Amino acid sequence: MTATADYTEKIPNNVNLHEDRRLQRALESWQPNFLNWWESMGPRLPTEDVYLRTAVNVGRDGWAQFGHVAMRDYRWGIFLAERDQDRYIGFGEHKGEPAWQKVPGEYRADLQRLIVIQGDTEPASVEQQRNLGATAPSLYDLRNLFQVNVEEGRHLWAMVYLLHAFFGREGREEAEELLHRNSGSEDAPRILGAFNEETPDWLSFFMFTYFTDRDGKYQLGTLKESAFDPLSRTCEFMLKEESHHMFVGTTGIDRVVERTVQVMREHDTDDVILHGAIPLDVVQKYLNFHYSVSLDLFGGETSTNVANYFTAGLKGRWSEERRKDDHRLLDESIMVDALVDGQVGQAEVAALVGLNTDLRREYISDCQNGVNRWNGILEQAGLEQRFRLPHVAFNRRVGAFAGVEASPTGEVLSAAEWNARKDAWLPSEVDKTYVRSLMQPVHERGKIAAWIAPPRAGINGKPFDYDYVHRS
Ligand code: BYC
Repeated sequence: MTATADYTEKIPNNVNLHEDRRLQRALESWQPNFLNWWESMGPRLPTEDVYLRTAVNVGRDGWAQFGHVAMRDYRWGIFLAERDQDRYIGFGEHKGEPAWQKVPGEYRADLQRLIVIQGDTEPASVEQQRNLGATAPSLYDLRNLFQVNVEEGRHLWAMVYLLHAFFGREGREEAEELLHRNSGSEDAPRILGAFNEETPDWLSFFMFTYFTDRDGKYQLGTLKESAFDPLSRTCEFMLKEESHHMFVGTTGIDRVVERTVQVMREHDTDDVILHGAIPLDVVQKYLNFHYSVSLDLFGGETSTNVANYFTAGLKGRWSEERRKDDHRLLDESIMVDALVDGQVGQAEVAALVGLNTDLRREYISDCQNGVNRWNGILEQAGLEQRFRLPHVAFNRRVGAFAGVEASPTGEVLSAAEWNARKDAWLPSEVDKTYVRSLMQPVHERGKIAAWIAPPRAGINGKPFDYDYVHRS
């Protein structure tokens, strides 16, 4: 196993692909299907080339190269973090045994399912974002969008490698299916709900990369703990790329809020619509939507699936190693959010079945950091408004609260009350139409749309007015 990619091959990789001709051929025959998918479902805006980061290594000192590349020629590769020869399983009933280099027969179906679900989200997000290029607020943002897109494409490659290398014919069939399902399709939708929602505007894109990519961070974090070592190593490397995606979201929302605040102060008004900025209450409604839809991605508050995954060693907890318990959890319990007599409450359940809740809590506290950061911008400007994460029961379609409607403060409502008030909490048609009306492209070097502040710095030490994208 080498840490450096072999770039002489058709598929850059650090998994010695050339030593396994069958696997190499299988992946080389999937490659044109991937490229066809990229052409038909990937970014729609034609470009000549884009200033992109390409993964070339997994080592500590420098793992990526920057340069202008034509997107179709992007070097999507297969990279696994370096192998730790002494890695042992850290949790569940196999704790202490050596990590697996092959898939144990008894866990084959479950592991395949987890990999397919993870793999399905990656191309889904590219599909959701395919029209955004046409309305980018600057070349800097356009480039970031494309960076996120090509790396989600690479994450698809990461999962497809595992399917091809370890799951035989079924794995190859699943790899094909990953290109056949499409976000929002009636006949063959993507597996998880949030990945069938539209990303129709850039505020949605920033919210998606803040909240939904962050689910990715936490799910990948649990799969990084997996006893199945190739999955663990793949996820470790994917997490490295993922942090830029969340940076795009965090700073994107920063910049929207900064611009709004600037307009509010300049004109001494909350009514920023007249001046082409996005009102704070509209930002809050978008936040409410993307946060609640992303909470659904954690599955139910209680789940026997997750208990089985943990016990088998397939999926661990966030920061498993740092947890101060027996890592088996057979005798422990946890309080989870639950519907108690029709009201939002808590219930005590076995820790194992509550693991989705455990992970979701880690996620929620991370999401709160973003809210604090955006509130810091409001506070610094001397404004009294504050953003808030809505209650976990708000707008849920999966889990304990799927059957009820609740307000952002967690009050259970009748259907009539919900219908009467939902436009105050979720983006209304009027809000969406307004936000879309702002989405006029700014594709000129150094220029930026009026609804968003410029970034503090460019990419890889380049200035904001660098020619990040050459249009064709
Ligand atoms: N939509 O036992 P439960 C990312 C199904 S994002 C539709 O509570 P479990 C990215 C569930 O399949 C990270 N269906 O669920 C971000 C089950 O069906 P069956 C993606 C749902 O299994 C941005 C039933 O409901 N990675 O990387 O404990 C851009 C009962 O559910 C949903 C992963 O998710 C839903 N939201 O947990 C690009 C990791 N939720 O078995 C990329 C892999 C649940 O009854 N997946 N269901 O037919 C998993 O770990 C788990 O499967 C889940 C669900 C956390 C998703």
